[in-house]
Amino acid sequence: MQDLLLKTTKSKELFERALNLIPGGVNSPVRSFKAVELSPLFISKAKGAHIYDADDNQYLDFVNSWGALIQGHAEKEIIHAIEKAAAKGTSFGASHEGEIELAELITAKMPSIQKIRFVNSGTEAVMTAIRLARAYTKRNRIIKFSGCYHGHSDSVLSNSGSGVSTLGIPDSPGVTKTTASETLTLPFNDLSTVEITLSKYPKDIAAIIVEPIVGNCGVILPQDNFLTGLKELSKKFKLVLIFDEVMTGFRIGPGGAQEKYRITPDLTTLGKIIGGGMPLAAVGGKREIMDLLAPIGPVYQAGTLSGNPISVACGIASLKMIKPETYEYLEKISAQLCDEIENYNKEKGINVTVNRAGSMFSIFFNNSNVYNEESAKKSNTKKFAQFFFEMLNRGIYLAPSQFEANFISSAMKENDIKKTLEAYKESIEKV
Ligand code: KE4
Repeated sequence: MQDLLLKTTKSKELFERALNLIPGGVNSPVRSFKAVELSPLFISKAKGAHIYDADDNQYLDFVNSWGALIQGHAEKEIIHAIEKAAAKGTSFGASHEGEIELAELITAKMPSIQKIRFVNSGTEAVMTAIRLARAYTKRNRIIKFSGCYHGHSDSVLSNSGSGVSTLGIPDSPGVTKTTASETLTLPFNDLSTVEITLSKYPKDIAAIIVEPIVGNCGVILPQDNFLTGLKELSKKFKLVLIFDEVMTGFRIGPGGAQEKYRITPDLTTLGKIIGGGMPLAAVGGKREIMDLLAPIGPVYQAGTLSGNPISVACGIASLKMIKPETYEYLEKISAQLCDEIENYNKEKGINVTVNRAGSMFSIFFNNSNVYNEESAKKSNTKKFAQFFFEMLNRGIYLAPSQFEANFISSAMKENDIKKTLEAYKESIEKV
C-alpha cells in the first residue's frame, strides 16, 4: 500500500483498532479504500463542501455520503430539523405526521408514485419492490443488468456494480443457486438481448429492475431508446418495471431519471437524498401493486425504525432545501468542471473518458466510450488508483473506486471547482 504524503497517523491507528472487531475494519466494503490500495481515512467531521479526517486534513468531498448530501454537510436547516425532532423523542414505533408530509413531498415530484412505503435502506426498498413484483405477477424470475447495484439482498447480488465490481466479487457466496438462478443478468444498453430473453421466458419474468442512469459501475448513461424499450417490453410481457432511483432520485432533477426520460415505471425505489444523510429509503409506485403490502395486502414487509421521526425530519428538511435554482447551479458547476477536464484532455491528448449525468460523474481510465459494464471494465484500475492517490494528496476526495460515481454538492463554490481542476491537471500528469 502506498503512503499518503498527508499525515494520516490517526486514521491508521483507528483502522488497526477497527480491524480487531469489524470485518475489514469497515461497515461497508467500498469505504475500505482496498480498490485504491490505501489505508482508509477515518472522518471526524464535515461542513459544507468539506470533510476532515482524524488527523484534521481537509478534503473537498465528491462522495457526499455516496450521493445523499446534495447540499453538502451539516447544513444548518438540516441540523436544526434533527435537533428539533430528537428533542421530542428518537422513535415512537408508531405513526407520526412527518411520514405523511414526506410522502406528500416525494409524490408531488414523482407522480408515478401513487403510494409509498418508507424503509431504512435502499437494499430494503429494492428487496420489497422485487417481492411486490413477484406477488403481483405470480412469477419468479427477474431481469437485472450487469454493473447495476441494487443493494445486497440475495436476488440482486449477481454481477452487481459498486462494491461487488470494485472488489471483483463475481457472485456472493451464501446466495443459493436456486435464488441466483431466478435472476437473469443482462448487458445494460442492449435491448435486443432483453427482448430475446423475454421471448425465451414469456411468462416467467416478474420484473425488470434497472438503474435508469447507472451510478454503480461509474456513471453510465442510457443510450437511444433503451429505457423506452424496457417500458414497452414491460407492457408487452405484463411484467413490473422497477426504476431503482436510490441514487438518481432528486439527484439529477426533482423528478429523477423518470422525469428526465419521461418514462413511468411501475415501481420506484428511492434513498440517499430523501433521507438527507439519515437512514431512510422508500419503495413506491402503482396503487394496485403497493396495496398488496400488509396490512391491507398479503405481502409482508415491516421495520422497527421505518419512517423514524428523526430520519423523516431530516429528509423533509433536505427536500425542502432543494429549490429549482439548486439544480441550475449544480448543472452549471458540474458542466464547468467536466467540460474543462475534457477540454484539457483533448488539448493534451489524455485518454480518459468522462461520463456525467447532472451532478454525478465518473472519470474512466479508458480511451473508449463507456456504455456498459464490459466497456467500463476495460478501464485501467491501477491508473485510477494512482490518480485517486494524487488527487487525495491535493485535498480532493473522490469516490475510492473506478466503478463508483462522484457527486457534486451545491455547497461547492466556483473556487472549489477551480481548485479541483488545478488538482486534476497536476494529478493526471503524474499517472
Ligand atoms: P443502501 O442499502 O446502501 O442504502 O442502498 C443500496 C443501493 C440501491 N440502489 C442503488 C442505485 C444504490 O446506489 C445503492 C447504494 N449505493 C452505494 C454506492 N454505490 C452505497 C455505498 C455503500 O455500499 O457503502
